[in-house]
Amino acid sequence: MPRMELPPAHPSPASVNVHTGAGRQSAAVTGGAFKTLEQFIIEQQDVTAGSTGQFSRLLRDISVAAKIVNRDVRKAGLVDIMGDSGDINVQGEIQKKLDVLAHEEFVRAMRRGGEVCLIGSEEHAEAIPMRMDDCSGKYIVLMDPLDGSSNVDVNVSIGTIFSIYKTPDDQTGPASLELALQPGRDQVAAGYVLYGSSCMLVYTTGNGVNGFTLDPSIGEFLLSHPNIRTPETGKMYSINEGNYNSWAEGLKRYIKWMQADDPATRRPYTTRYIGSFVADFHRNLIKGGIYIYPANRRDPEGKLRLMYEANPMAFIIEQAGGIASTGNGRILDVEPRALHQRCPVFIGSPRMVEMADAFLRGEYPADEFAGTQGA
Ligand code: AHM
Ligand code: MG
Repeated sequence: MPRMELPPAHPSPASVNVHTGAGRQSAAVTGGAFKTLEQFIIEQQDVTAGSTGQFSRLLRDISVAAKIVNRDVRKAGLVDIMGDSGDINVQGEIQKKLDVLAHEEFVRAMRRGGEVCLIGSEEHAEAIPMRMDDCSGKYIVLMDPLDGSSNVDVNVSIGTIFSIYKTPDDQTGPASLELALQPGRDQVAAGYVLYGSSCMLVYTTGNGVNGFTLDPSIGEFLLSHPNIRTPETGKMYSINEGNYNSWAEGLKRYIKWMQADDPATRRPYTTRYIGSFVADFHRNLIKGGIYIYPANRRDPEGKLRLMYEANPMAFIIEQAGGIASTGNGRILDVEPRALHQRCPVFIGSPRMVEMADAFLRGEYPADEFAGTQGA
């Protein structure tokens, strides 16, 4: 069996000390005031040759919809008081399930903005053209408006994920699904909104990853996490271990390897699984770790959706110095066949994903059975 390099005992430092926040304040503060998302977007626009401002307006539209959804998420527990789905609430509005509501808010914001020609959403079976006669918007947006929505009822963090592509220059006539089926490597931007203990918007345009925290007192996203870099390795792994019996042998061995005692590599590692991809991803991005949703007997291609879950997060993690793999290659290179197609996901700190990939190939480190007798 080929031998493998073990990961370093300690994660390499991120550009921002995620535990103390050191380095964050000075980079985010300019002239004594935090930089708002709007200011940041305009600065980026100013340094982008040939920018028409459409992309900046699209990001602003997304951030406005995110604030509306955040407001609705904060009220989620009140639905029981105000009436279940289908009822009329105190404002005379019909109560809707939060994921449907989030879908509608994002679509409405983008329709109003006019920068988008086609939207694909987890909440809608077909791609949604913004106009029936032509395709004037410069961008295509694919999104999961409310990921982890099974957690809504129990007050656990949830999120929105979005992926942005350019409409091909030579496109004429109405938009069709084929326009959206571009490989992840062609994304021009991707991001997520985390509705957690605070609301955060994290995004990349292919030039690093920046995170903004919503200050509810002024209703603005402020640059709180500039230039996020994920640690080279970490101590946390996130996977639904209830599916253990239906995993591939290599994956079973990788999990057992992470659970083995080995002070030199700081094992055993720690399991953290919220069951909200955005929340699990965000924690691992900041602290170091790996999130896995593999193929299993019930879901032979995994559970997560390629176009609006795996691809955007893969773009973000690569921009933060991490790796996103299907277990058999780069996620961003998967050729899309369908809007709602699924794919296995191994994503996070680079040394951890490399190790997972190696186990899947059948390459186990020499100490594989240290502290455990394997699967
Ligand atoms: P959803 O888009 O229907 O919410 O499903 C995706 C969610 C992810 O947020 C989460 O990581 C995963 O499904 C959890 O799945 P499981 O309950 O099988 O572990
Ligand atoms: Mg989802």
